[in-house]
Amino acid sequence: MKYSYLKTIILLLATMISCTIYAQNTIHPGDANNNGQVEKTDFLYIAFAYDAIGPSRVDQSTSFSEIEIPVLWDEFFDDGNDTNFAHADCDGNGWVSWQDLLVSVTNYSESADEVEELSFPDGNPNIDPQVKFQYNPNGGNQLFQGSTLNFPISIASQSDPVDHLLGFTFTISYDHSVIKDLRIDYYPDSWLTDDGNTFLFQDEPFGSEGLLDAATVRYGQANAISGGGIFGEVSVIIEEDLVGLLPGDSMSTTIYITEISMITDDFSSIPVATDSLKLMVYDIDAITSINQPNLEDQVQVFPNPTNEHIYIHSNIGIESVEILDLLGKRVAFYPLKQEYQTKISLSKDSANNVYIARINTREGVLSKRIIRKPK
Ligand SMILES: [Ca+2]
Ligand SMILES: [Ca+2]
Repeated sequence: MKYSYLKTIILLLATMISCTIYAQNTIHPGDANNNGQVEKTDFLYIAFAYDAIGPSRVDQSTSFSEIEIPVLWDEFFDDGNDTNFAHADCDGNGWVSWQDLLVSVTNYSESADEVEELSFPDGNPNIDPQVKFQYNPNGGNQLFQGSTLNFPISIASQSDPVDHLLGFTFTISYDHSVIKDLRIDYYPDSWLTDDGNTFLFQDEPFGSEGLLDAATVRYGQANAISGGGIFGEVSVIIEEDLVGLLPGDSMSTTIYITEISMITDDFSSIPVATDSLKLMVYDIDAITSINQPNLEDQVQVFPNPTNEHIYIHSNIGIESVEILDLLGKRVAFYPLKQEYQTKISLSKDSANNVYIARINTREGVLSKRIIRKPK
């Protein structure tokens, strides 16, 4: 009786100990920093552990779930939590490689029940490197409903580079009710990318939240780089229908860079200063509302919206037609000889979806807003 009682206690203890061991050794594929969520910082961890080798997993599934691992790896990240390198081997094959970066891409923004919030050091623009929007809002461009704006984005600079850079991540935050879409086009031949050793990531925009996560990491410590400067272009598309923008009005919208982190090849964190950009958006109808009322009745433009061509029929002879994009840049010009009907092709530049047709007639100029339907 006494013996069987003791046996039960020993069994219970053994079960508790083995449960404790298993509870410590679990990972979520893609969550390389083990904070409970696949987010941009995980790419920095994989970059640091890149090419490391350790015990492979029995369960090499990569879907986001809690997976047991038999043993920990020998190496740990110096992140204050002693996160084990096994977390960076997202596919469990015993080798940290580009395939593990892809698991984080696939599982991006998946999260476990408990997520540990991360903190990001604030940089001082006078001392630290800065992420910068390279755009001068007073440069003469005017934004309207449907405008597309592109401008370069940089980190640090050529004259003041970052040494032994392993990677950096950040989020661009914007007002989704004014900005329909915001993307980064990484330049393929910048100081960061021209040797082919940088992994580039940006997440799909988070719908109505207006957040775009970006990460660029070098393929391992051996590929750390010294440099700085422009690495790509931000592309901003303004909404076509802006609620609250009355005819003749303007409004402002601000884009912010948040949650920046940067590490070097020894896993030290470098504070990076942020940037923001205030853009003014003007009402396109203010341009077309100055048309002479008699011309509106005399000139027909159709179809609108259109796919590619517009037809113009006029009771007054047309002298020329100009097609302008929403920054006021002329994209096409058609000289005519007092014609009453004409067919005009829009620009083949598929980045734009709203144009202004400026129709010069014998009796004055008529401006029409033309919308091109996506194909
Ligand atoms: Ca994570
Ligand atoms: Ca792996």
